[in-house]
Amino acid sequence: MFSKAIVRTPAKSMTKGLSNAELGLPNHEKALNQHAECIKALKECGLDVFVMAEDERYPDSTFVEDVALLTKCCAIITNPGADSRRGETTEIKKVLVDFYRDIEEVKEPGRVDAGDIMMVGLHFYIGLSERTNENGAQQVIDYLEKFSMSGSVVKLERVLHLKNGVAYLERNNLVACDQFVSNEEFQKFNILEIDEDENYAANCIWVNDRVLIPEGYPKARKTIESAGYLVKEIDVSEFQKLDGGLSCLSLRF
Ligand code: CIR
Repeated sequence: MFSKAIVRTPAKSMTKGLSNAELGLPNHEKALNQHAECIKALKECGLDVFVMAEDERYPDSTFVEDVALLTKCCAIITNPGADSRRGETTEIKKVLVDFYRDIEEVKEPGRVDAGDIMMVGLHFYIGLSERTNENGAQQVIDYLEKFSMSGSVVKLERVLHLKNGVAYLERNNLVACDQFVSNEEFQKFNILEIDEDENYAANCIWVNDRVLIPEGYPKARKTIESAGYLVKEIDVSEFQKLDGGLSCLSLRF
């Protein structure tokens, strides 16, 4: 169970955020409203939500999930793969000292976006992507092992981050789309397959046995509900325009 979340208000500069989505520029006002809805939903799931102030210097800083991995035993500050995002780690460090005694950091030449890391109990799957390199993944694995946890790598083919394609919903249930449906390592899970035309919904989050999913993916909703979860849809269209999804908008711990 999670008890807390950290989120970061979208900056006006988000219109300059990194994107391959070709869905147009995000509308800041609309993004603020959608962000507020995310916070409301996290609170409804029983979390205390800590809101970090916006930082205009970093257009992508609302995607707070990428800059830290929060585990039961320690926090690991990442070294984001995109140069424009590297400075985002400074503020998160200041916030995490209030929540964690043990804080580790990924260092050069290691690069990691924590959107590439999926927690399954005490094991962490780490996607090797355009943002996360082998050196960074190995540093994360070493830190995890130091605290009696473990990690393993997964090679990504077509998605930006691992959690664009998979989401662990506890109770052995794994939401998966695309390459991850047949990925050997994931066959031990009960796979809840997301159809190709609803791939974006694979980026959903388990929060205390509820599942938050992006709005507008009825087949995905039905699949997840059929596995016994209470599902809430949230409109995150403005973040989708920057290749972001629901998981990237919060750190849950
Ligand atoms: C980026 O390219 O870094 C941002 N525009 C989107 C990050 C989304 N984060 C995630 O999927 N974990």
